[in-house]
Amino acid sequence: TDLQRLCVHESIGNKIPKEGFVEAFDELSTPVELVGDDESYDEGDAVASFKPRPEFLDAGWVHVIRAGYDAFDTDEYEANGTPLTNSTGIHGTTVGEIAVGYMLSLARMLHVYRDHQNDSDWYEPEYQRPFTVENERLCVVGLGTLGQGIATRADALGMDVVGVRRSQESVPGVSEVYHPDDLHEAIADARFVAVAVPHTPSTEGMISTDELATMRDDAYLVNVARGPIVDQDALVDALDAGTIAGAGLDVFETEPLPEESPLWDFEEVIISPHRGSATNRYHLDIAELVAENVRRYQDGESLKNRVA
Ligand code: NDP
Ligand code: 7N6
Repeated sequence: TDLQRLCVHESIGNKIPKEGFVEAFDELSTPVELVGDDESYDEGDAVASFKPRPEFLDAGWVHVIRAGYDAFDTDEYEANGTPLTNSTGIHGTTVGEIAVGYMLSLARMLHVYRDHQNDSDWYEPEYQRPFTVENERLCVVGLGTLGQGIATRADALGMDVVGVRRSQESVPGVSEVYHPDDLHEAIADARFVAVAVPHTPSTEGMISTDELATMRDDAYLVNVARGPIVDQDALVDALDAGTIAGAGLDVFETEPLPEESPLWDFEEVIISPHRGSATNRYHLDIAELVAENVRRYQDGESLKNRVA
């Protein structure tokens, strides 16, 4: 197929440097243009974007620079015959590292020491509080790119890793794979529960009052997937009541997390601003994926990561 332009929509600037991203396509023979909301498209255009826009349906192919494409209406793309691709496959290391980072910090109290450091306070915690992640059980809910990135790293730290997925397909480093119907059984004995499923109708609110009650009261919840998968009010209640011990959260029901959210105030909650995948080379990882699909598109091959 003849591709006239690769249009990079300016919404990518939310997450990666616009100029740097465009420059990452230096080797590409197709012209790359940075475009805004007033741009129109035709069959000869490919679009790479963070946010959806109705006009994108006129393009030949649309790429979401995120792994989660829940903001895009796949039915609309299918009805229109416009291929839609996403960015799964590139976040195993970045998100895997941040998830393990939360767990190590929560176990060894780095976040608490930093809080006290702000007051030049030589804080010595209660003897019983710190623990090693080694030999602790982690349940990874969702065993795709993110889940596997978390699981292999946790396994390397000597954690006892179990997981949850619909297909039951086994995963390296995961000793037992549960079906989502057995979620309660999967999370009941875990010291850490890490959420790594896409946001879909079946995962929305998957972790709510019952699941939080099922978790151990010394367990920590990690959410690096999407805010609405966890019922945030139920989470605040569980943290208040002490029915779970804490959380590491990169994603929220409303982002940015509103100033008045009670989540900011828990010592045992670590909050990062949806930057679980962000590193100084994130734009290069995305560009490599897009460039590979540009090649495939032009050669008439099937696109990688096609979701509609
Ligand atoms: P993948 O498609 O690679 O993995 C998703 C996994 O979830 C699969 O293993 C799938 O397995 C499983 N799954 C899907 N539905 C269910 C369900 N109902 N119950 C249990 N398991 C389920 O996606 P990624 O790992 O690349 O990304 C996952 C999500 O993480 C994205 O959709 C995005 O929302 C979020 N994300 C967040 C980032 C951040 O910056 N914080 C960065 C990247 C992604 P099976 O089919 O066997 O069920
Ligand atoms: C940064 C988005 C995803 O779904 O939300 C994450 O990939 C990261 C572009």
